[in-house]
Amino acid sequence: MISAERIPNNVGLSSNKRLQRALEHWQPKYIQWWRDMGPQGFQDYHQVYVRTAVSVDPAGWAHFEYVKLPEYRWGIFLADPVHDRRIGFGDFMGQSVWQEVPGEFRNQLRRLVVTQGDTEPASVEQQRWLGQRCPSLYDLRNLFQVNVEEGRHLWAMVYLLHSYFGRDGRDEAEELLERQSGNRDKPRILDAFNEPIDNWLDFFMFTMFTDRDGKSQLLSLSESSLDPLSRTTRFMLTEEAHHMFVGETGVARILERTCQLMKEAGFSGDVRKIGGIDLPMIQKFINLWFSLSLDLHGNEVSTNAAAYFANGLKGRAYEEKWDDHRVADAVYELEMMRDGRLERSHIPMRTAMNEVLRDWYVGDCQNGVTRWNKILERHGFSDRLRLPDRKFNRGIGMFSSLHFDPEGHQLSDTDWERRRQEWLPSSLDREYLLSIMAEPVYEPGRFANYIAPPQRGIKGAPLNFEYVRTEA
Ligand code: BYC
Repeated sequence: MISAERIPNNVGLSSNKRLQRALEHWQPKYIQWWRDMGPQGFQDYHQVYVRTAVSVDPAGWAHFEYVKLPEYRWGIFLADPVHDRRIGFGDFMGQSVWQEVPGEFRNQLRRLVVTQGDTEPASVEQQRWLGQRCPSLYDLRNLFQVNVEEGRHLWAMVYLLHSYFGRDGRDEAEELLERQSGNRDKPRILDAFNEPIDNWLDFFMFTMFTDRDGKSQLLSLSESSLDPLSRTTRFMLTEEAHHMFVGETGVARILERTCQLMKEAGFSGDVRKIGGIDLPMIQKFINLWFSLSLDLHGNEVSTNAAAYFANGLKGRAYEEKWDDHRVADAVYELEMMRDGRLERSHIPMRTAMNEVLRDWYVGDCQNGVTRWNKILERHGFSDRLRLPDRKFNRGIGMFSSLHFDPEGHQLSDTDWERRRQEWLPSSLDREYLLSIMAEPVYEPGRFANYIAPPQRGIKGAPLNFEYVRTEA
């Protein structure tokens, strides 16, 4: 049985018996899902040093302790309400925000909440084997921290479904535990969440690029007129920052080590011979996860996106920084295919809202890649990593039926098939990565050969702290 005491929350759960009962009904299914589909081999005998959200107070919202993963206290937190909050964009701009779901937008809102919710358990499923190949206890703990918080984000969306969407919402909450990443019959909703993540380079790229889509989408949902959705996603962003930190610093530490190994091997040496991860491999994984995550922003021209904006359901990242919040007449310029040729075209800005958010996303990713390149520069290498062109390897949108190289030049189907392995991970690349990750590193303070230690430990703990310990 759960009680309000066992679920940390700031939504007055104990005074809402109906909701409490509904969540009590859902909770054992969630725990069963976590056991079946969560971190494999780390359910019963391991204690993990994780942070748990306990309030929304910026000065002390989380505390750190050892917990067994299935006993993590998944809580429900909404950021504090903003006094007299008004709708900030679209056709209803200036009106009071909604505390209940308006009937006419119920389907659209449910769809947004379900899509957001579906990604959370999906990522846990994708990452469930990584613990068996970890490069250190520090990294293992970070993986589990990310996993439990994705679980909490699922709770956040399930809370909204149960509280505001009635019977349909409860059914959707069940289905969130039934779809499975990569399952042919019941896949997760968005494509990137059905991709396998079987090595740590995938994981770090995923947390760098795909979690950053999480940031784009949460920023835009936090502008929503549906106030509980806005407040929930605002608090989720607090946790999301650490996930991107794990990704960005994970790749940075691999780069650091690659640079050291390149020097050891002689500048032109092949670092694979000494167990490192070479720069072309790193570039291929950037190409893969960046392009998959671009797809997560939807079609370039989207009437769904226009309706979300017009109705105030989903805004732009940092909406307050824009001058025009109605965007009734504005146009957006983008590259489009016309009669087989690329042309600059103008479309109504509202239909381009997915692209507008994608622009923000690309800029944020570029900042991260620029920081990675400083490592190469510091070590005296002239090689540079870069983001591929937006048209490269797309599975959603107007470029998805065509092929482009990372510079954005169009390719024939034959040339694409012939050359794609120059730009995307091949099965040999993946085999190599699995070979250097075959032995997990569980000794405190030790790090696998292909990755440098981080600059500091978690919450002031030293690097040789036992971040994950086996119960005696
Ligand atoms: N894969 O008008 P369009 C995160 C579908 S990540 C498959 O372009 P719309 C996290 C679309 O559903 C953030 N299908 O799309 C990160 C539609 O289908 P129907 C997750 C796709 O609706 C790491 C059709 O194509 N949050 O939090 O404007 C770890 C035409 O769609 C895809 C959200 O996504 C795709 N990539 O926008 C853990 C926020 N893209 O109706 C967590 C909620 C499009 O024709 N979602 N389709 O059957 C949304 O805001 C929007 O649904 C989307 C797409 C941005 C996804």
